[in-house]
Amino acid sequence: MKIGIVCYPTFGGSGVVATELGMALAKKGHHVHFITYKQPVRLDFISNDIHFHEVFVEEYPLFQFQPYELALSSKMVEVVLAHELEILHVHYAIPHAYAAYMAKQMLKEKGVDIKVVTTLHGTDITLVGSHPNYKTAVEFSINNSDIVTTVSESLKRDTLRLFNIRKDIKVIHNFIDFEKYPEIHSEECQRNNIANENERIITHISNLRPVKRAKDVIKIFYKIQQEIPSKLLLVGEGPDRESIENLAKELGIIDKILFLGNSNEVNKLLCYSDLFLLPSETESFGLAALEAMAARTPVISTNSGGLPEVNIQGVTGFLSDVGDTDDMAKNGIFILKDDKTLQQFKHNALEQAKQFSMQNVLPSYKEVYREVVTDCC
Ligand code: GMT
Repeated sequence: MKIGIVCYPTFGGSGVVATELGMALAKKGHHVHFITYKQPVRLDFISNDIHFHEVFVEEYPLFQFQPYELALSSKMVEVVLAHELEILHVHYAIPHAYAAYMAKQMLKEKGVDIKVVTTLHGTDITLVGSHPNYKTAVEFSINNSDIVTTVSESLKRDTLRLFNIRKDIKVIHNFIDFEKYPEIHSEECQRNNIANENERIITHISNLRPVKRAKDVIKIFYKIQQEIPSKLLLVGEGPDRESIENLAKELGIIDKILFLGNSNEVNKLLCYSDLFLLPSETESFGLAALEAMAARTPVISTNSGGLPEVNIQGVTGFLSDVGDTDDMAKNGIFILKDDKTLQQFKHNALEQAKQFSMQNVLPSYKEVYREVVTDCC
């Protein structure tokens, strides 16, 4: 099968999922063409079956904003024709689903019937997409995709609640490539580079946007470290970086926190981790939590959005109401207080993550492709 994948190439979860999917399909012998403005950060697998087509937007003094959708839809048409693609799989509705609709219409005029699969990821529906500025176009692009998928049941419900959708929506959960999470041996994971022997290591990974409530991470860690000697690893960059650093200074815990910036090797960083914090306002799925669990790390999260589909209360971690940092700290202390409890939660986290293995989830995407291209896969 020849498939075009359109995504954001940066550190967001939607780009990660799209890239992992493309690499997995290429490993199975399909021809995958990434169409985006930069090489995706997680694209670490080189093969003759993976291609990258850069969408370039020319600067022009008249443009206050670069017309990216225009350049993207033109590039989609060019790549579909040049490489005889059968499917365009677009991740994140804005502006990808809209650009794909335009490409589909342009291709129709040339006698080509390209199929468009749209995968909704979360903020494209819950935060940005449903804003009155975008709602009409997002609703239109969803209704005019050949197939629509969401990454959780919760996001499907949100999509149906926020938009007037005339299409069936299929839920395909996010997945993990366990080959990237091998059994970690202590010599490969030198914890003492980061923390003392008696300290636990707590991790948070995100784009540090307001929706992640990264200040709550600092508040939870502040309470935990009063009872349990620990260090906090903060991975990611974003607008709240400065304010959380200031809060950590105010609370006198800055020397217990390591700010590691963006990383495309979170699997390696997570090998150190005893507990993962994800106190988000909302999370359609919480890929970061799943990545933590794949690295045997229990999760303290909120109970919003799709998080209960990933993190199981009292088994793989705990879920609390948004903003209830006391409860989250109390639960974190419960998990970390003795080795036996921690090892049980670590074991459970890994077992739950296995349900979301690539082997389990990939067939659902192939089924979707088969619905629109009968002789595929
Ligand atoms: O805003 C973000 O958190 C990034 C966003 C993205 O597009 O990368 O993440 C969303 O998609 C991920 C992959 O499907 C999900 O795991 C995240 O839960 C979702 N984020 C939100 O819903 C806030």
